[in-house]
Amino acid sequence: MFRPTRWTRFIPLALAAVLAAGAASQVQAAPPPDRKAAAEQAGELIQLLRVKTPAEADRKRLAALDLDLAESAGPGYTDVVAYGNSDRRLLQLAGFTWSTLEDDLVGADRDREKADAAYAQAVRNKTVAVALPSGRTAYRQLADYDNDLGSLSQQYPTKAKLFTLKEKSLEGRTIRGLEITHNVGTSDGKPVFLMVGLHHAREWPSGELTIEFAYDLLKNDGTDTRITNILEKSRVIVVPVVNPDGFSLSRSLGYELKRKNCRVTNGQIPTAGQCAQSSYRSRGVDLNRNYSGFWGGPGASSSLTSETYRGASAFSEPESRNIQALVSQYQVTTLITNHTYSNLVLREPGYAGAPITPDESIHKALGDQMAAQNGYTSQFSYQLYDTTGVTEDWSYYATGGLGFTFEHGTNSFHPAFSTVVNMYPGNRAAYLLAAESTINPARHSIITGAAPAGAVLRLKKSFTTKTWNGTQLPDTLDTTMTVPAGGTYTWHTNPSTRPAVVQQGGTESWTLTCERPAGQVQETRPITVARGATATANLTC
Ligand code: 0X9
Ligand code: ZN
Repeated sequence: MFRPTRWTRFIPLALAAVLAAGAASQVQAAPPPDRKAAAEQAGELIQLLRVKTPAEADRKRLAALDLDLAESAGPGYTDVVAYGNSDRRLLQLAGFTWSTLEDDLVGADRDREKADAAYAQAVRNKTVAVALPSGRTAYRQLADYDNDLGSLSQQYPTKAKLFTLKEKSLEGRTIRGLEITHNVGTSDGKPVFLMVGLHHAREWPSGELTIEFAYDLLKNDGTDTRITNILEKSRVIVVPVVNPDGFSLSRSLGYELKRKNCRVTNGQIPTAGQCAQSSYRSRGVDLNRNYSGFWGGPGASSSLTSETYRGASAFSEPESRNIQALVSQYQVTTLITNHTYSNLVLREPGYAGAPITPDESIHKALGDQMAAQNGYTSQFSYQLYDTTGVTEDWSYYATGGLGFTFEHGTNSFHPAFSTVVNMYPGNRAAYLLAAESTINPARHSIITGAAPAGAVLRLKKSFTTKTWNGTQLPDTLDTTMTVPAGGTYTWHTNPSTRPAVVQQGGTESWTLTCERPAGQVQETRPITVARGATATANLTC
């Protein structure tokens, strides 16, 4: 599909020809002016527009313009962030009409800052009660996330473990998460619920809700019986900030609308400060288009300056590889990735025309139950718009772990902080349901049996994940647990057969090995286990 470069936008003739013909552009020119910087320099407004898209064809035509779709769409409309006059002209030329939701997004951010300060003051004055588990009254900065994760692990050493993701961000930042469960230091085979935030830098509530849930679990363990049960029977892992480079930029005045990561040039590490330079404002990889599942398909762009740029190759970015490595290293049986906005609970498939998944009934049941708690709409992801290379496009199809995207909020990427406070109770209830579903053996698989205490069991599977153009990329899931003192084990896992293979009527196995004590493999056997089923493997290693 043709996607106009920013340069072609400044050549109305070429643009008109392209719009008419839909042909690929051959324009090779000097570096294009960055459209965001250009709009800013010209003093033009950045606006949030609700564009009329009554038919599916209109939505497709709008997507082809490669504007910054604000990721909100409903019956008959799609929201667009328009950077200055050139974006509005492009819409006009293409025959679209719209209403203006926010006529000055930058100004709205300034107003939000004021409202947030007033809210914090009201809490200090005790005219408004503290409402979040952490007691916060304003959006965190990046350093606050790091400090809070660190303090939680210190405050609750037996049930919260701080960990570092495999790779640093492109700008060299360490990315951290927290594992939360009773006896957190023991590798005990509990099912894992992973919740992440801030793939997209400007979607600040997605990080806040993720870390607040961690506070909630830790503070209320022992008093709230649901939470006590969850921490006894599952392992909750949170990674509130997947994209720290983008987030730290978005939290700086004047960069609030940054969405992507800091990949300024394909294959190159950005130099210090480069990501913030005005000529590179539009560059970066959309981490939520960089996963290998269906990578390169519809709803993702091949242009570095597009808001949905998929990257030079699948998993080209350290920040998305981090989540891949984490999910490959644990039996993540439920995943929620938090985003803003649109008040949606989304489940696979992610593009129109893809087959309904073999897990549709449980995906729908859980999605609907969660949406009943937070008041959102539960739907297929493609009903919002087509996407490929998204987190669950890989995690669900590679592991069989159930996966959901939550889109929080009505009409803003980061509304007034008091709105986040109001979002929390309903989402808390939804997250608790996700955690309880993680425990439910009907929704995952179990491998159980006798084995020598202290032996390390390993479940491994190697396969390939197909990108949109058919390239097969190697994938390995490799997880371990330690057999407890009693000499029997129960391992809550994902099914051995991937969803697409289930769909074709095939089966796959895990390779189960027993290792002791210094890593020698003493026994190896294949294990085939379906969702909702239990397989027994007594090991004598
Ligand atoms: O476009 C996205 O990446 C998500 N919306 S956002 O506004 N936060 O950017 C939606 C992704 C939905 N796709 C799947 N869940 N497959
Ligand atoms: Zn998002």
